[in-house]
Amino acid sequence: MGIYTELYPVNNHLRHAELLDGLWRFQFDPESRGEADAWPKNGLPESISMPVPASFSDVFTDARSRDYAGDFWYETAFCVKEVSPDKRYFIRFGSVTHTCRVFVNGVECASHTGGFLPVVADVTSAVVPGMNRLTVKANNELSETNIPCGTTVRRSDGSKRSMGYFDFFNYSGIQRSVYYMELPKCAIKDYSLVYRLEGSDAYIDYKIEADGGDEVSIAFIDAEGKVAARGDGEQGTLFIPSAHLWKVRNAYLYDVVIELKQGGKVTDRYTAKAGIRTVEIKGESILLNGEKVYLKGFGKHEDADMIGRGFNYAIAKRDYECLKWIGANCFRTSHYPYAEEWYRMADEEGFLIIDEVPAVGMMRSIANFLTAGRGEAKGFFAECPDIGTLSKNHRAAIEEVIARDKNHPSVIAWSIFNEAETYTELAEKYFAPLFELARALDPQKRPLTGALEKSSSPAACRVNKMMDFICLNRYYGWYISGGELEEAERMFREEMDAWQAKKLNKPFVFTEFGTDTLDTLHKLPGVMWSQEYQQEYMRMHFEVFAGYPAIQGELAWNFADFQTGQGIMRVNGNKKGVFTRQRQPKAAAYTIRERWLNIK
Ligand code: GCB
Repeated sequence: MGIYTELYPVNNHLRHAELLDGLWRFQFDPESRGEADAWPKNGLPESISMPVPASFSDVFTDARSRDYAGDFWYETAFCVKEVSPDKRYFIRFGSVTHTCRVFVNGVECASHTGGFLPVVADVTSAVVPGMNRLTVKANNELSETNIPCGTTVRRSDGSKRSMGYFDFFNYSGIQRSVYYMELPKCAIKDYSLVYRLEGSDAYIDYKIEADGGDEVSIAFIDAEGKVAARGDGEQGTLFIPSAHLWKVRNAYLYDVVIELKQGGKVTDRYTAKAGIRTVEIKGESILLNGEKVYLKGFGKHEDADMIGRGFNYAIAKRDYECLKWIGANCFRTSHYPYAEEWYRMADEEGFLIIDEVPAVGMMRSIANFLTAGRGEAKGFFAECPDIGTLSKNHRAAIEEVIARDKNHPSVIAWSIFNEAETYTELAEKYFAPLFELARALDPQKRPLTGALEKSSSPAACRVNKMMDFICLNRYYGWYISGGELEEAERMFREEMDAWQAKKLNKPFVFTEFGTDTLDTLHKLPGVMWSQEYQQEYMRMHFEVFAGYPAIQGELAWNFADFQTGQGIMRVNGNKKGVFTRQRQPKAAAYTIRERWLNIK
């Protein structure tokens, strides 16, 4: 298992997990003087309050603060009742965007690159009994050597401006929950579960990694509280006859209890939920528990008014309710791994997730959506200033996302990139080891994919051979032949015919197709941006999908309107939502609902 991001926090008599969410102190540091001035030790000198979790941008009323790029600091305090030699102490951030260093009482305890995966600081050697100062130095500048890719430029007054090679606002800050955790010294570090089905019987190959201890056990408890299977030792196989399977929109979850003992005494106990299911690709089909599944849903964003990309249970709950209402069964975590709570909720609701790493923007274009939509992408890798560093960060994201999400039944595939250059030898060389890495790391060997933009054509793409199923982002009728749906359909079918002629014998999933649509605009006949046009566009796509048996899923772009950077192509954000940013349906939502509720 190797890399671990410290298991999702649980609370019990042996483990203590305390949420540190709330109002923290916050300060911008445009001159990067915080460290020289010993802010971690002395405190932030001119701080303001800032909610955690939330993006900092949209709480401000001035543009400079909203669009800030550079170093910024957060600070809070937490209480340690006693410092015991039998315990270890951690601070666990769901994420800090994009890079950070973590200090406790002025002592640096962790640093992390990558803004969408957990940051775990072992603070054992820095804590004292009583109150402790927790300081985070973060930075949200974009570059071509970290993902998501972009660039940081200076305005004429010297201030910095981040420009993403992607189509979402560069929301930053502590956007996910923060926990203070006390763990036993002798603790469970990680576990993995792999399922095999024989008829209705399930075999579960398990592995447990622990720090110390001499005995470890695992039990699967069913919904009635009965032990369905039990195993002793760090690895082994459990058997559950007539197992309850985790199914799409019908999720059965077992409780998993892992116990670690030393000298006969239980030192640690970790509890989680587990869903028994298999995922596999067979020919042109996606199989869940050996049965064909057709993916219906969206590419989403973590995005909402005021909190930006901050995690909020009410918003997530509303999103799941909307997904259920419209008849969806799947979403892609475009374009980065989401807060862990999303996956826990999907496990419970029976939703399928294509889990994407933040590898977006591997195309040098500020209006990448236009470039990608029209298939006009130019090379990225040849000019990337440091492919080694980029690939190191990309590898780390793959390692960390698999470490974090490997046990979620909802996660059915890993997406290694969104709309990257794929049609050059350099791209092929860049991606091959990353696909190999993901294949080697995932104990469940889930299918791998990546979302291909228009330049990744059937003739040019050199990366689709690494994928188990092929994800296409296409905008026929929007970026191509906008307003001309008949012409768009002809071109669309032409491309699909070319893919079909390749006889790849793999499923295709549409991971993006959509039109910007104003919830205020109606026009008959439909025009671009009107609600009628979004409906006509969707209907055209549904007809095309029906003509190609290899198409095994349709994830429309986007679930909801979302914030982007400013530009002449974006009216206060991307309006391709089938729901508004406030999660109310546009007219197309009803068109889609009628179809999806009727696809079993
Ligand atoms: C794309 C990108 C996505 C954009 C979308 C659009 O190709 O993958 O991030 O938001 O197009 O709406 O243009």
